[in-house]
Amino acid sequence: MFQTRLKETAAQVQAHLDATMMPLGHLPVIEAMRYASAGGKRLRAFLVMESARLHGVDPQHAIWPAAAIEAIHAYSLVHDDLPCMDDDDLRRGLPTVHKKWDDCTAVLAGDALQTFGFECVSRAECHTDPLVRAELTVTLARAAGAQGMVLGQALDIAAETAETPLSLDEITRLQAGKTGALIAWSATAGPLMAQQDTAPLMQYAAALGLAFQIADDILDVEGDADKVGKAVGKDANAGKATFVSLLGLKGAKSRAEDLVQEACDALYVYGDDAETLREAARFVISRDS
Ligand code: GRG
Repeated sequence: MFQTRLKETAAQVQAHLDATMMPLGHLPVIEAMRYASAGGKRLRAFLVMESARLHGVDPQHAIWPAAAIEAIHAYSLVHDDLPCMDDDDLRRGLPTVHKKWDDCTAVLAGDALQTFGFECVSRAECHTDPLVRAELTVTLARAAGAQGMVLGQALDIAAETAETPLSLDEITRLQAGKTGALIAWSATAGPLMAQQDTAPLMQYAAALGLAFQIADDILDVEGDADKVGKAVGKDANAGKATFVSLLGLKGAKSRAEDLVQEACDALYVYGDDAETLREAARFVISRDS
């Protein structure tokens, strides 16, 4: 069920991104936006659509925050790949945006993907109630910005030159921003749109986000670069503290499994209706890309 829904979401979100970007034309920066926002697993969009379904939100509305989060995620990857950040040549199995075009185009395409994401959640088609659209916008700004993903990224960069490696608590806090904040926003978009309690899905997403990051650290050690679609072994080679370096491979795997259980338990209020989200949690730690 999860794989089917993930595939359906991927097709829906791609069609929506294509249609919404259509009027933007064909300048290199726009083509770079299209290129960067194509592909990927679409896990964040899936979380939006599934949390929306659980709360009876019309998918025609939910597709807007789903497209928004994938655009903002794509921006973060484009900027993260730049030579001044993680300096990567490959992403999703293809040359990174600054390799295919140049650094300026990559910076601008990332910027434009970010503003495009905010446009998606503030457009009238996203929700009939302007207050809900404002709430989606403000919470997305917090998740993506200086209290969320940007903070996590800044802490990560600072850690590269720090005298002492980060502790487990520090890494956990860093990752809650860097990867966790967008995942948490995605999983709570449904109840937020339905103006219902976000707490159970927030708890689910906190555990899921951390499990996702631990799986990412494991893939950096054990993954196959062809399947992952980007270079592996970078963190270990750079001597960076990761969940694997701090807990060991076995310890990291066991922590990820505990977190998946925690994520599944947080969904008890939804009963069997949340089975696809439980499957998503199990997928996050078994994925090979
Ligand atoms: C530049 C402000 C700024 C932030 C960048 C997301 C991020 C912060 C950096 C990416 C580095 C990285 C590999 C983080 C690990 C977790 C992660 C976000 C992996 C990529 O997400 P997936 O696996 O990718 O969902 P797809 O391609 O499937 O969308």
